[in-house]
Amino acid sequence: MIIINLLCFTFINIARGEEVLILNSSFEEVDEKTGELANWIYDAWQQTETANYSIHKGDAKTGDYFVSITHLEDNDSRLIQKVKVEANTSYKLSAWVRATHIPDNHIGANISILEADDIPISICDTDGEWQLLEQTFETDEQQTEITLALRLGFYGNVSKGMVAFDDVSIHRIGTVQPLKYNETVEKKCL
Ligand SMILES: [Ca+2]
Repeated sequence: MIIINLLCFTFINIARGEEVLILNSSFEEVDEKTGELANWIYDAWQQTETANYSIHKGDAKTGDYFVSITHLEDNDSRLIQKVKVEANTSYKLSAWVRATHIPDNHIGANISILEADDIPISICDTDGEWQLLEQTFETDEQQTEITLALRLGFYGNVSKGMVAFDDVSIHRIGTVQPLKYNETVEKKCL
């Protein structure tokens, strides 16, 4: 049975790609006395009492704990963590999310790279269920670190409502071939 399990585990790792280390990726490391979440920092565009994060015990996707971000008014806030990556490489971000009370025409729950401008895939309502959210990204030729953001809202796209996150992961997809100078795509008007 152990051999079968090991084979399955190896197969899954090959299929999903090499996993990148995220500290406290399932939010199980919580100091119950201080209530502080290990390895993650909370930041908001507007620092107000109407935007905050919470740690919850029970009803998690994985383990005992998960986190949530709540905005009572429009805002853009996130839990962030710096993660080591390789240059010129594509990755897939994954997280389980629950989202509610986010207006449809807003950017809702998303997992993204801080200071990247690309509008991420987002979820506004999961009907009370955990839903897998995935997002791909590529590093550039000098990049060896990213700041991962578990986020409600985006740059210039404030939002309100509640989003919960659990079981975050990053998997390496493959190497990106940078364009050489003489292969640069010509930009012409049609
Ligand atoms: Ca968890």
